[in-house]
Amino acid sequence: MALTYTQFLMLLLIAYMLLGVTVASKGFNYGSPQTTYSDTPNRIIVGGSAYWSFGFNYSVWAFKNGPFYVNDTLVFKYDLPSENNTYPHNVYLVPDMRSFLTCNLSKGVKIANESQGAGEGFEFVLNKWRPYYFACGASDGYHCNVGGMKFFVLPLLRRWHY
Ligand SMILES: *[C@@H]1O[C@H](CO)[C@@H](O)[C@H](O)[C@H]1NC(C)=O
Ligand SMILES: *[C@@H]1O[C@H](CO)[C@@H](O)[C@H](O)[C@H]1NC(C)=O
Ligand SMILES: *[C@@H]1O[C@H](CO)[C@@H](O)[C@H](O)[C@H]1NC(C)=O
Ligand SMILES: *[C@@H]1O[C@H](CO)[C@@H](O)[C@H](O)[C@H]1NC(C)=O
Ligand SMILES: *[C@@H]1O[C@H](CO)[C@@H](O)[C@H](O)[C@H]1NC(C)=O
Ligand SMILES: [Cu+2]
Repeated sequence: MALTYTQFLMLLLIAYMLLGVTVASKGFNYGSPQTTYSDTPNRIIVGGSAYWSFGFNYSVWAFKNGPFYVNDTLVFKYDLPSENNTYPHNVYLVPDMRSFLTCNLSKGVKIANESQGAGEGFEFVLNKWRPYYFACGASDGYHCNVGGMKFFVLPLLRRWHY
């Protein structure tokens, strides 16, 4: 049975919510205000060894590699423009689910240009508890629509203060 992309995202969202509940209840420890979770933010290479590239399913990647936490750093790595790389990547943050689903970048903000993925890569800190919708803006949304270059994350809070 093939899921539509919207159904897939709904499942993702539900999975995140369940995870959030699990983390919250594990984190509640009567004996001490500390949880068993590390407070050290993680640094995550987007796409793992595939980096930020065309034809990789980042929604699946984000699901398998999540959850992410507030203050984790996402690192986007991609090649500089060159004669063999005529459609270089970039990184956009789009404002809502609708723009994300349709890869409509008109209200998006370009957070990294074509050069910033080189070397150590472009670093982005998930510093708020809010959904982040990432997309590649190359070829007017083609990389996003057809190339799988989009994903969203809702970073969780690592520790609850009472
Ligand atoms: C994230 O980092 C900022 C700056 O270091 C800090 O003020 C904030 O409390 C952190 N947020 C969480 C949820 O850890
Ligand atoms: C581009 O690709 C061609 C053919 O594969 C190769 O000969 C050339 O060295 C490449 N150029 C760069 C800058 O990598
Ligand atoms: C993209 O969004 C803008 C404003 O949010 C809207 O005006 C435009 O029609 C949309 N484009 C497409 C192709 O849906
Ligand atoms: C990308 O941004 C960097 C840093 O802001 C700037 O130095 C560089 O010229 C820009 N490159 C392109 C291709 O726009
Ligand atoms: C990524 O995988 C999901 C789940 O299998 C699928 O619904 C979605 O269409 C895929 N996206 C792309 C761009 O292949
Ligand atoms: Cu791209």
